[in-house]
Formats: sequence, structure tokens, C-alpha cells
Amino acid sequence: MKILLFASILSFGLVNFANAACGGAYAQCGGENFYGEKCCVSGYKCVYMNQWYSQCQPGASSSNPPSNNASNNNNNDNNNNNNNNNNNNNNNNNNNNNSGSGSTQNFFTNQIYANPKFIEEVNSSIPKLSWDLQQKAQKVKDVPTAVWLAWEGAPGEVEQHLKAAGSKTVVFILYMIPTRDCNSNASAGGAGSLNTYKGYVDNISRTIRSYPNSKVVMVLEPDTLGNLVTGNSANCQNVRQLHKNALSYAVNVYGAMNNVSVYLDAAHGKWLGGVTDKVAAVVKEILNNAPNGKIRGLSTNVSNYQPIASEYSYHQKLASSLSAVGIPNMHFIVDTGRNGVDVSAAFNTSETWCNFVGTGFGERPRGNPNSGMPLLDAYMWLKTPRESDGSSSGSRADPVCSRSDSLRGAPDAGQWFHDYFVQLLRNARPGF
Ligand SMILES: *[C@@H]1O[C@H](CO)[C@@H](O)[C@H](O)[C@H]1NC(C)=O
Ligand SMILES: *[C@@H]1O[C@H](CO)[C@@H](O)[C@H](O)[C@H]1NC(C)=O
Ligand SMILES: *[C@@H]1O[C@H](CO)[C@@H](O)[C@H](O)[C@H]1NC(C)=O
Ligand SMILES: *[C@@H]1O[C@H](CO)[C@@H](O)[C@H](O)[C@H]1NC(C)=O
Ligand SMILES: *[C@@H]1O[C@H](CO)[C@@H](O)[C@H](O)[C@H]1NC(C)=O
Ligand SMILES: *[C@@H]1O[C@H](CO)[C@@H](O)[C@H](O)[C@H]1NC(C)=O
Ligand SMILES: *[C@@H]1O[C@H](CO)[C@@H](O)[C@H](O)[C@H]1NC(C)=O
Ligand SMILES: CC(=O)N[C@H]1CO[C@H](CO)[C@@H](O)[C@@H]1O
Repeated sequence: MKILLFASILSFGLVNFANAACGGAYAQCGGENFYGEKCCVSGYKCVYMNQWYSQCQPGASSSNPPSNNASNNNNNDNNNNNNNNNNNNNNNNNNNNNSGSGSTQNFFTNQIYANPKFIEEVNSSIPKLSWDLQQKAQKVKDVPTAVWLAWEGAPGEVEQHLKAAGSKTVVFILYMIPTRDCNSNASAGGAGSLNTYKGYVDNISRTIRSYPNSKVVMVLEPDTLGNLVTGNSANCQNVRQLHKNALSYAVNVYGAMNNVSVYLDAAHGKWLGGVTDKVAAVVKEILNNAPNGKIRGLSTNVSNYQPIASEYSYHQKLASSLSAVGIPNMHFIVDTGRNGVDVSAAFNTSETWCNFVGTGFGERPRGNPNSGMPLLDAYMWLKTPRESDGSSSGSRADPVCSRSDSLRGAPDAGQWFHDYFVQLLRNARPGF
């Protein structure tokens, strides 16, 4: 791990220094704690994005570093630093809502790219199955699943997916925020620092820009919004500002791109359904600090098991809380990878999340799946089913994974879990 991390820092260095003194396309050129060159190569100008970041964007070059209090941003000041639930229903300030320049299209109505890694994993399970299940598993290989960008080498994998996808929509899930999963241990990790995280975000955006005909959905940071709203552990409390800054940064970059539709992950209804006003306040804060970026909406139920109807009522509540703070027209995507069987009645606590027993594959991914649920952009298999949520043994053991409602024998989070795949396949609704 250490060696890989070092290698990735080194290659950022090379990218930056290869262009001599001034920043190249979309490089950072200013912001608090930025000590690099505050100028851009010819053909680019240094554009102020927020207090932490200015970026070299196409345009007449300028030798002046951007001011840290650019006039188009100073209306944000009094909103950023108070958390006193002020209601902004009458706020007409265009910088204070979801007003960046990026895409707000529903890219799920396009054909969706199937991640070859999932196909390989299914392939690896097929020889161990009965003939009957083998036939079903062959069909599972056609189902599109999201591509997780969740380790230090992941930015380097983006290009191969964009190339392979052609005109299909690629769904990425960025899961690299520093001190990820602050409330538990199973998925702990993420970028080593906010600056490293920004480097990942920039690197990925640079690659996407070099495929201008691609269509990309970017789901940002499962669990983070949930932990920002309800994470009471000291671990989570200590990183609240860091997490908000990281999300703002990512929204500001991806949410300004034409061919990227951004969804912030909003956990699931059982977790946040009772506090949608608090979720909306945090989303507003994040968007306020991302003046160039806009989001298409929010994703929910990633890696969880809530039934669609109950998630949809969460979507409706969340949409109206967001509207009330000046963020209208939000859309939603829901993870249906593992919700074929409604196991919610069997949940003893809302903390259940690990390799739950009795589940099955759910609805197949598609855009505008239900005319009765107009806020819903898509069903999507976001969590790669059936990769483990976590394990009950080893150095990353999590107590939740040893509960009697978690399937035995799980490997560490993210590893292929054959027995769970078999369970999902047997219990799939609709069946294969
Ligand atoms: C940055 O992006 C390039 C592709 O543009 C990739 O080859 C490289 O590995 C990436 N570096 C890191 C540290 O992610
Ligand atoms: C901030 O803006 C004011 C007014 O435009 C200007 O006088 C001041 O120098 C600026 N401060 C910085 C740090 O750029
Ligand atoms: C999966 O297996 C099939 C048949 O064995 C093979 O043709 C295909 O290339 C494999 N796909 C991947 C992604 O490994
Ligand atoms: C995570 O691991 C640390 C160190 O082993 C332990 O102190 C802590 O209680 C664990 N947290 C959870 C939520 O399991
Ligand atoms: C921002 O929100 C206000 C009302 O809250 C609305 O009038 C305005 O059109 C919005 N701006 C954009 C660009 O969506
Ligand atoms: C959420 O996930 C669970 C389990 O994967 C599934 O049963 C449920 O239907 C999903 N909810 C929605 C709205 O898709
Ligand atoms: C959940 O609660 C039921 C009844 O209260 C109990 O029988 C069951 O063992 C519990 N399951 C777990 C995993 O704790
Ligand atoms: C679907 C879509 O929005 N495509 C756009 C991708 O970006 C290029 C250039 O940035 C535009 O020309 C496309 O219209």
C-alpha cells in the first residue's frame, strides 16, 4: 500500500513538473495552502473556483494569480460559516444554489456500460455452480454495474473504461475521500490527505476531458453525507470540515463538466429518512462552496437493501427539503443490485449493512424506470454485487459482520464472495 501510494504521488509530481513552471490544462494554479506556480501555460487562464482552488481553464492567458476573494463569490461568505438552519426560501442569489455549468441530463436513458471486472468475477464463479445456476449466471454478465474508483491506482483505470464504453454511459463511483468510512472499520482508508484527494479528482477529470464524446455519471462518496449528518464518533466529528471540503471540490470539478452528471450519495431512507432537513442543509453548504459545479441529484441505497417504494418516499422527502433551501429539481438513482427480496422487516437495527442473509438481485438497471416515480432517474447496480461488505475476521474485522444476520465466511470488503453471489442469484427478483 505504502509503495503504491508513493508511486502515485510521484506521478502527480511528474505531471506537474513536466509542464515547466506554469500549470497546464486544468491544473491547480491557486488556493489556500497551494505552493505551486500561480500561472497557466499559454491558452489557459487561471480561474478562481473557491478558497482552496483555482484552475487553469481554456482562455486568454493571464499572468495574474486570481484573487482569493473574487467578486463573483463573495456573496457566499455569510452562508458558509453559520450552521444556524437559517431558511433561504427567498434567496435569489444564483451562486448559492445548484447553478454550475455542467450537465443535468439523465445519462441513464442511454445504453449503460457493463464493467468487465464484474463479468470476470461472475466468470470465476460459474464453474462452481450447478448447471441450472450456470445458465442464470450467464445472463447476469449482461447486467451493467458501476465502476468503483476506490484505490490509489484507480485514476489510471478510468481511461480503459471510457475507451471500452464508446458511446455508452459509464457509471463511476468515487470512493476515495480521506478518512473514508469514519464510523466503522470495514472500508477504512481513502486518500492520504485532502490534497491527494484533489489530485485524484483532477486526474480523473483530465482523463474524462480527453474523451469528449463520453457520457459519464459520477456518484460521489457513498457514506460521507450520512456520516456528516449522523456520524457521532469522534473520528467522524474530527473530519466534518475536511469531508465537506472534499465533496465541494469534487462537485466543483465534475459538476462543471458537460458530459458528466453528478449525484451525491445520500445513504438510504432508513439511515437519513428522519433528518432530510439536516441532509439538505449539508448539501446546500457543499454546493455553496462549489460555485462552478452543479449536481443532477442524489443516489441512495448504495450497498444496502431497502425496498424501492420506501426509498422513493425518502427521495420525495429529500427533494422537498432540498427545494425548501433553494435546491430544486433534484433527481435520484437507486441501487437495486441487492434488493430483490425485501428483507427490511428482518432488520433488527438500522446498523445492519454487512452481507445480509436472504437477499437477492433486484431490478435490472435502466433509465426512467417507473412513470409513477418521476423523480427516479434510474435503477442501477451500484454496489458490485456480490463483493463483500466486510469481514468478521482479520485485521479489518467489523463486529457488524459477525452478527447472525451476516452470511458466514466473508472475505474482506471489496473481495468477490462466491457464496453471496449464489445467494443473490437464487433469490433474484425478477429472476434470471
Ligand atoms: C493520472 O492519470 C493518468 C492518465 O491520464 C494515469 O495514467 C495515471 O496513472 C494517473 N495517476 C494517478 C496517480 O492516478
Ligand atoms: C479583496 O477584494 C477587495 C475589494 O475588491 C480588494 O480591495 C482586496 O485587495 C481583495 N483582497 C485580496 C486578498 O485579493
Ligand atoms: C467470461 O467468460 C467467457 C466465456 O468463458 C469469455 O468469452 C469472456 O471473455 C469472459 N469475460 C471476461 C471479462 O473475462
Ligand atoms: C476500529 O478499530 C479500532 C482499532 O482496532 C477499534 O478501537 C475501534 O473500536 C474499531 N471501531 C469499530 C466501529 O469497530
Ligand atoms: C437559484 O434559486 C433561486 C430560488 O431559490 C431561483 O430563483 C434561481 O433560478 C436559482 N438559480 C439557478 C441558476 O438555478
Ligand atoms: C435497496 O437495496 C435493497 C437491497 O439491495 C433492495 O431490496 C431495495 O429494493 C433497494 N431499494 C430500492 C429503492 O431499490
Ligand atoms: C432479530 O430479532 C429477532 C426477534 O427479536 C431475533 O429472533 C433474531 O435473532 C434477531 N436477529 C439478529 C441478527 O440479531
Ligand atoms: C451528451 C453531451 O452532453 N455531449 C457533449 C459532451 O461534450 C462535448 C464537448 O465538451 C459536447 O460537444 C457534447 O455535446
